[in-house]
Amino acid sequence: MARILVVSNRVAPLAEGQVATGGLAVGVLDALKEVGGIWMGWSGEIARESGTPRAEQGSGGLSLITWPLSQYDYDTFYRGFANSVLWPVFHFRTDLLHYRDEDYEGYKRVNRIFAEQLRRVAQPDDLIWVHDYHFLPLAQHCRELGMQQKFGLFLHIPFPSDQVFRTIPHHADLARAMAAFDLIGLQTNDDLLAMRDYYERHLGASTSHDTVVLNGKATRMGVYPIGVCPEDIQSLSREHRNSRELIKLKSGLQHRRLIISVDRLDYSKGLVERFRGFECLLDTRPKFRGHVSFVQIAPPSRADVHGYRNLRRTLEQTAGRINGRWTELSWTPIRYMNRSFDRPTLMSFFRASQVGLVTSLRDGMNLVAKEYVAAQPEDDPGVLVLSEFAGAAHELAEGALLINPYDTAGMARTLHTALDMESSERKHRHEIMMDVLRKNSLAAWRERFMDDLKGV
Ligand code: GDG
Repeated sequence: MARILVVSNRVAPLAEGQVATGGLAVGVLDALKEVGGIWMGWSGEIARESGTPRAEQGSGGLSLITWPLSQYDYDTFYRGFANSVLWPVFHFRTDLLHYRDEDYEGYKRVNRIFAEQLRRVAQPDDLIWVHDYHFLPLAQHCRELGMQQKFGLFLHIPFPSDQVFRTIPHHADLARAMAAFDLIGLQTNDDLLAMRDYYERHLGASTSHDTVVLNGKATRMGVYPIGVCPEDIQSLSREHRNSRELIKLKSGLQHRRLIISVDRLDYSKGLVERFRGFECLLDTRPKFRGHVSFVQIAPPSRADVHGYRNLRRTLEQTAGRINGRWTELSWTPIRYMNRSFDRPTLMSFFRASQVGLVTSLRDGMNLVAKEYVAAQPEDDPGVLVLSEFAGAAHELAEGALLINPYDTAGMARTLHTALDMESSERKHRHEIMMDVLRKNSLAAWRERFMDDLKGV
């Protein structure tokens, strides 16, 4: 059987007790644990020079190869081009685009370092599965080194419309380099159409439903919505329903109803809009004052990247203002925590809450939405309130209550509906969503992508 080599910027920690946050880490770790393989990426360390690799053996045939980056490579590749150009633009935030030539050079240089590491390890029959926007030109650099293996890229984030993509300096070079992959996987059909449209209109590629041909080289494209392991989440949340953290949470709630949100602290997640939506609920519907609490868990992320510090400040101010306005001696409306919890605890929090609130302004998929649904008790499930701009809305539209995060009053109205929803309707909606989660599970995502990569 062909080995799988996975490449992503960060690899998940293998050691017990360490928390893997972020959809890519959680999704890939679960997928690789099942089949084994080698996962390669940045170790998270800064060293004098980029590139001395270290290998680590995990359980179940999974091993990691990681290496450090130099401060300059980290600044230009990671903070610079990847997270100050590609991340904002792919999330339609051209106002946050911050481009410098040296960052683009750093991005390409680090991609070449990754290509060299890959060449050292890869065997001729390996399937190489590359993840995300950090490595758009990786396959091209590998081809330049003579590598002939099959290369697949999965893009975890949205692909923007053509006018937005063109705001990236060197967009055509990037897109030409991406065509060196044999298969490109996207989260939704909208992303696929946007990408195909760009190739057709701007690079003159000939396209069919699932293939782009550029200069005689064909690249397949497909939609592979990333999923979760619903059974694992169900049992995790059930087994930890008496955990210490959950008991603490419940004693603070004193039988009040709970709205919960969990996100990396990122401007794409619509956190400020969400706080305003909850404020509007309290403002316009007095019956909820003192009776509903909102818990926001938001582990900090990319704190050293332009745009993220301001977000943290704005959120603290907004939560402070809302709490200042409404808090009573025995009730705090918003509990806003900049910390992470272990996965079982998080799933038990989901299970104990009546509403899961996801308000992304743009999101490739949003695994939290799927985890929230999977963690619910079947006999008394909570309601998922979900942004129509999260990829997950493509699959969960029938069971979730969809919102537009820019519509504050609409969000409050929908929260009201969710909090008052009868048990029979909640169960019905939950069943519909569970069917989707079982069908589009994480295993199905991995198998479909790998089968297609083998077949190209
Ligand atoms: C990218 C795309 C796409 C969060 N806080 C804690 C914690 N998490 C876990 C969640 C979930 C993951 O991190 C977050 O995944 P999302 O999908 O919601 O978002 P991104 O990190 O932006 O992921 C996204 C994803 O890739 C996969 O393709 O869906 O659109 O942006 O699993 O549970 N986990 C723990 N403690 C926390 O405090 N243990």
